[in-house]
Amino acid sequence: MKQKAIYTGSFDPLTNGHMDIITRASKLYDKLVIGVIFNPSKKSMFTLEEREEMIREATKDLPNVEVDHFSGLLADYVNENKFDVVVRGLRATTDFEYEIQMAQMNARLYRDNVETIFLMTNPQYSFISSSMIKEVHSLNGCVDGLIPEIILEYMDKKRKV
Ligand code: COD
Repeated sequence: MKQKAIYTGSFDPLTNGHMDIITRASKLYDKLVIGVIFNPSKKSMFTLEEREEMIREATKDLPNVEVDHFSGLLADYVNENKFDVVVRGLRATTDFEYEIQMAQMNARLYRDNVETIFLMTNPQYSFISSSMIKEVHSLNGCVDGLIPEIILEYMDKKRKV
């Protein structure tokens, strides 16, 4: 059976933790869509267009990966696009509490039988979060190896503006 999966997030910006989940999930499903959330009331470093463009560039060597965006309820987006699987990444027990709540609420809202699948973080990337990357980078700290090189270029450009 062909399976279509979705991996959603703010990706502000995409990190190597996200990239690791994307690469691994792309091997498990026929098609993987990266769903970038558009939430106009939330202040982000990168616009929706920038986040989508960065992810497209970072994932260009993964042929079954596509980038899209959504707003509103994740469950509505999943129902409308008939995804079979929602992929999430787990870093720590704190992630688990939030994720299980979200997965169980969403399960009530999915129209079809949609599974939420959790991939454990690679220990190498377990401490990485987008907000920590932004803080360290804004204070001129080194984030080499923690985000894809292309994302670092975008972040450096943004800092100069
Ligand atoms: N290693 C592994 N996984 C990681 C890492 C890492 N270093 N960093 C992040 N991840 C995982 C996260 O655990 C998450 O699964 C995913 O990557 C995305 O992370 P973020 O931080 O970019 O995005 P989030 O978690 O802020 O995104 C939350 C959503 C936008 C998905 C969520 O808020 C949502 O679905 N909103 C829509 C509104 C809705 O439906 N609300 C009702 C929910 S019940």
